[in-house]
Amino acid sequence: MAICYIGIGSNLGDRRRNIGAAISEIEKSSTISLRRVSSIYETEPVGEVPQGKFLNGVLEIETNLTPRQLLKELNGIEDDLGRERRIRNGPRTMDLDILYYADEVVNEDDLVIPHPRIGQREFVLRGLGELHKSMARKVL
Ligand code: PH2
Ligand code: MG
Ligand code: MG
Repeated sequence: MAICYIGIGSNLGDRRRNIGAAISEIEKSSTISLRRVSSIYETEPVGEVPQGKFLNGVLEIETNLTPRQLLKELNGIEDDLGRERRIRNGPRTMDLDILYYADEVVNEDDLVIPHPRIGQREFVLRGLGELHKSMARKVL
């Protein structure tokens, strides 16, 4: 079993509802189990594309899927939520990004783990930090 961290984000349509729907798809999944969810917070859009504010958060999951299978599963959930892939980094109903997959390193054209931009993205660090802090409390 691999513990993985997933960045979740939405800035199109009913953002809170989209986030809730994606989380409940993951809860129902027979191949992924949801361990913990950070708070869900509003963030200013980062990057070149002018777009609306996001709701973001981070999920901690556990799975037996390989990184590639997990990516496919998460892309399927994005599709179920009406994700269109027209503008790169553009507005999206649902974005599920693999941040970490246990301690594995993957370097492929369409899949890089750990996610290469974690350190520059406040909207990801905040959720990871929350989950990390609550782990720290457990061991202290
Ligand atoms: N995702 C992007 C581009 N910019 N900005 C915020 N605040 N949150 C995101 O999730 C986000 C972004 C591309 O994945
Ligand atoms: Mg993303
Ligand atoms: Mg993505």
